Amino acid sequence: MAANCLHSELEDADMATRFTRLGAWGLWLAGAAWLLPQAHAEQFTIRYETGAAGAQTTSATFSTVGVETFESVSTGSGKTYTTDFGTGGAISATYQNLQVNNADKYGGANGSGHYAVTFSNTGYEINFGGSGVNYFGFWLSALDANNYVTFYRAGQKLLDFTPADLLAMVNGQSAYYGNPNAPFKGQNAGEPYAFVNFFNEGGYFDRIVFRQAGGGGYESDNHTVGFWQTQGTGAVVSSIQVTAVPEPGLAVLFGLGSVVALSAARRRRGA
Ligand SMILES: [Ca+2]
Ligand SMILES: [Ca+2]
Repeated sequence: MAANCLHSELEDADMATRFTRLGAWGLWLAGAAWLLPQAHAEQFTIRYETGAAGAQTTSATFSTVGVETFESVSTGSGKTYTTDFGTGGAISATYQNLQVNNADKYGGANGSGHYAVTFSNTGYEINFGGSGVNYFGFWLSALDANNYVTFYRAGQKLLDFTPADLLAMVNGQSAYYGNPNAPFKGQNAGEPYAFVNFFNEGGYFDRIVFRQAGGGGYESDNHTVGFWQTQGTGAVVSSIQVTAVPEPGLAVLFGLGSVVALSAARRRRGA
C-alpha cells in the first residue's frame, strides 16, 4: 500500500514535470511565433499646419519631443552629426551626408540661422538609436515637386512621401507662397512654405532619408521628433496604409535563431 502510494506520488511528480515542460514549450513556441517575421499593416497620417500660414512649429502634443534647429551645426556639406534634439538623451539620431546652409530665401526658420538641405538624389539620412520614434515633423520651405522623404524601420521602407498631395492642397492658397520671414519675406513667391507632420499610428520608424529627385533643393528646418499623443490642428494631407515586411536577411536570422534554440533545448533535454 505504502509502495503503491510512493509509486503514485512519483508518477504525479513525473506528470507535473511533463506538464511544466509542455507549458514551457508552449510559451517558447508562442514567443517564437511572435518573433517570426509577419506582415504588419500600419497607418501613416500626414498633416500640414494651418493654424497660421507660415507656422514653423507643430501643433501636435507629445509624451516626449525634441527639435533640431541646426543652429549648432556649422555650415557646409557631407556632414555627419549626432544630436539628441534637446531631449536630454531620450531620443538620439545621427545625420549622415547632411548639408547645412545659412538662412536665405529658400530656408531657415524665422529668417535666421541655419537649415538642412540636399541637392542630390542620394540625399542625407537620419538614423535613430533604439527602436526609433513614431513622429517626425519639419518646416518644409521652398517646397517643390522633387522633394522626397522616405521612412524606414529595420531596413524596410515604410513610406515614400512625394510632395504632390501637399502641393495640390496648398495650390491657390497665396498665404503659403513665398518666404514668410523677414528679411526674405515674399521672396521665392512661386513655391509654398509649410510645416508638415508625419504620424505613424501603428508602429515606429528608425531611419529617414531626404532626397532631391531632380533640379532644385530640399530645404527644411526645425526637425521635430517624438512620441505623439494628439495630432494637433493641422489639415490631413493623406492617410496612407503601409505594410512593413522584415528583410529576408532578418527572416533568415530569426529562422536560424529558432533552429539554434531548438537544438540547444534538445541537447539540454537529452543530458
Ligand atoms: Ca534653424
Ligand atoms: Ca525646394
